[in-house]
Amino acid sequence: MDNKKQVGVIQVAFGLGGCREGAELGPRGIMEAGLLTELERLGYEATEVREAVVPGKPQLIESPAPGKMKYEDEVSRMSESVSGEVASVIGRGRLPIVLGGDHSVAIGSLFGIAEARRNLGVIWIDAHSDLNTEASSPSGNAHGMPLAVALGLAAFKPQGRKAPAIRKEKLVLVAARDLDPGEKALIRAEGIACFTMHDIDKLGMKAVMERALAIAGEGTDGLHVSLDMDSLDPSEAPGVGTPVPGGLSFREAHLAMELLAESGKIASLDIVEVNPTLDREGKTARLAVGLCASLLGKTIL
Ligand code: EXY
Ligand code: MN
Ligand code: MN
Ligand code: MN
Repeated sequence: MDNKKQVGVIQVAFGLGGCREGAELGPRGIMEAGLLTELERLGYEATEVREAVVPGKPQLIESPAPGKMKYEDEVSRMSESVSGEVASVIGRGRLPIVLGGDHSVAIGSLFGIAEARRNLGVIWIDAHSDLNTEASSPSGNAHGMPLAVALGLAAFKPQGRKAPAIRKEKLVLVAARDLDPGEKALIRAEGIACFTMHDIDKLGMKAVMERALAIAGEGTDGLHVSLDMDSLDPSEAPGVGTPVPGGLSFREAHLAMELLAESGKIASLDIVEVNPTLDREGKTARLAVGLCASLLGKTIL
């Protein structure tokens, strides 16, 4: 990687891909929880902070059409801006940190990485698999679809971008525990690596991350980590729109980040689904900052 000590923070105040209002306040919540101070402490210099251009709620809301992504035009415009920002941050030798927003912002990250011609493995840490197509989605919400879009399996394509943006062989899901029937079928049919909470309980996080790194980290130029804060147990991360019981503990999540950091392969990062309106006194935002620090090299000793 070019220059490990420079990052570009891209704030994406977008929540229309989710089902509850408030995720658009995530970037501000994470910044207020002290992200920049933490980056400075870790020795990152001249961190630049950018804001993606995100459309607001349209005046006229169409009644959701079955088989269509909700707020498709808005998701498309947001993705265009985010992918441009990500490609430009990478082009200047910096490590992009994308702050969501709901998880549809990762459409922008993944297409931006592809635009910058980076061949990255993807580690998707999430209670969900975000692999719904418009046809399999129970909700029409874009935040349940970013991986299907990036793999070129959805009807939706970000304007002017070529799908797929990522390779299914280099994608690993971690912490899954709430999968829709169509997603389960797709994971099996496409042979996507998926370490569920059951696997983490059985094998332990260390073994799971070693396997994940062997799959996504080998034969690639590095790793993109997409951290959905609902991967954590709701007792640790209450401020998320779609909490699912039985998630990662505080230490399991930090250990995952520490092991990823030790691999030396981290090339880019999303932190998504922090919803300050549902949070308890900034607990989830502070945890997001702590996990980001662990991923970028903070050690206990
Ligand atoms: N699978 C459900 C859906 O597609 O509607 C829920 C998706 C939640 C997605 C989030 C945040 O990771
Ligand atoms: Mn997600
Ligand atoms: Mn999720
Ligand atoms: Mn569900």
